[in-house]
Amino acid sequence: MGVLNVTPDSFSDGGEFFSFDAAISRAEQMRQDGAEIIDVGGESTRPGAQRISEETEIERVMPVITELAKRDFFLSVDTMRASVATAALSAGARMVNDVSGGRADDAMFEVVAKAGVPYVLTHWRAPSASMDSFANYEDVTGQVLNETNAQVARAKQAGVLVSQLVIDPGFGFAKDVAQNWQLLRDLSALVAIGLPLLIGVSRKRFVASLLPAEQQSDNGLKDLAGAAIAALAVTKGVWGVRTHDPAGVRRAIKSLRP
Ligand code: PMM
Repeated sequence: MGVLNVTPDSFSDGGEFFSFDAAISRAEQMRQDGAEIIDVGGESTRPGAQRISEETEIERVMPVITELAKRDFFLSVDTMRASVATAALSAGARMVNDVSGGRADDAMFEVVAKAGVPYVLTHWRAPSASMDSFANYEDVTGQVLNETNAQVARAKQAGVLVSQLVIDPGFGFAKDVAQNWQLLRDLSALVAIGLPLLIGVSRKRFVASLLPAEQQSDNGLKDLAGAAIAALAVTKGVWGVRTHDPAGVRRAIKSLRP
């Protein structure tokens, strides 16, 4: 899954693909590099980010989704809002990626159930502006498992089919550096839930923390680490990897089965 952030302020690529033309050519490049899904997002969820309005989010993603759908991309929309999901699906998106796992908008499960599309349900505790203060766990893996299972049950109750569900432990969302590494070590426990598992580690703070301070903003170095993590995750049975660097991830995964 290639990341296309149509935002001025995302964590690692804020502003880079904000213009329509830059977004379209980035999507084409990622498809060529092996991305099978392009994940279009209009709202930054970087740590500390403030929410934007629904109108702004729709204005950002709709032209890009409309154009990429015409070019027959398989698109997911990265949004926490049911209204944005609805608009994106009507414009040709075929999947909903909700980093809040249905917790930010009560109407989300209903929209997804009605549309019948794949839905990424991510572990999440609070909006980005305050999430760091929710990184309190006694047993991060156990609690992420429990909280994910609880949201899965709510989704099913609202009519979402098991066959629509993909789960994601939400690396970086209300987790500190050590908790993210712990979750990664315990990926097998998440895979054992039995639903397809997506991970997004690309360019995140805990990955950067591997590097000396002066190199932590170097996307190339973070992408190398991200590709290694992706390959490791594939050996543990993940279904998908959300990445800013589909070329590197593809290469790393291919090297497992030359
Ligand atoms: N991370 C970000 C945004 N969307 N979606 C899923 N399913 N999983 C993630 O881990 C995830 C996501 C934040 O990363 P970005 O600002 O680099 O896009």
